[in-house]
Amino acid sequence: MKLYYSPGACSLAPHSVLEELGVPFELVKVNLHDGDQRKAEYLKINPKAKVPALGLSDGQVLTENPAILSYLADTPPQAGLLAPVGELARARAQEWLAWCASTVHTSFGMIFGAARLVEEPVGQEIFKKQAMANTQKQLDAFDRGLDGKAYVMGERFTIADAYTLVFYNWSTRLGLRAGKAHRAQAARLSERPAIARALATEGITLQL
Ligand SMILES: N[C@@H](CCC(=O)N[C@@H](CS)C(=O)NCC(=O)O)C(=O)O
Repeated sequence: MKLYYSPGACSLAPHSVLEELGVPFELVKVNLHDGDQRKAEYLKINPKAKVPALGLSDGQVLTENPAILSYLADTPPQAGLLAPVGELARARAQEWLAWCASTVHTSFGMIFGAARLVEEPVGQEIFKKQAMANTQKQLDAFDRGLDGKAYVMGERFTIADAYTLVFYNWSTRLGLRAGKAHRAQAARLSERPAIARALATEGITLQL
């Protein structure tokens, strides 16, 4: 498998899961700051101009974090990173993934994309401030959801944890408040050898 990623982007989630699975994979860097995602070469791989994208052995490409993460969890060696089909625990983990992708990620996206979304500087500032406040509310909800738990689903690491780690990293870099439970979960995640490897490869030092 081939993971198209950018250091520190949300592609850290599937990168962490690939490391957790211990399967062979190749990393292909797409430099978002240089606009690589909008270049013709990458648009052939993912016309949506986003990372992550997962290249499969038969030439197909899978995009969208929830789909990629679930696919990885269901692919051998099936390391128990997502509960089996039919169990409520599977839907619960997917509930987190959907929340991460549809709400939390898009809220962060408004902060990162303020300059692109709003034309004049004063408007950008107001927009960014609103987006920061909205994202903070999501982070507070994250913290409540993690309270009293080692991982999103309780005692066991699942693919949902890999996504939440991305937001922990972004929140500390943007000066947002990651709560106590979210911080403790991030610290626990960073102690997992596979995740430590993914972080080191991407040059990320978590602010814990
Ligand atoms: N819905 C997509 C979102 C992916 C996404 O927004 N990726 C960002 C990086 S975190 C990206 O590639 N941004 C590049 C751009 O918007 O130009 C997913 O869940 O995978």
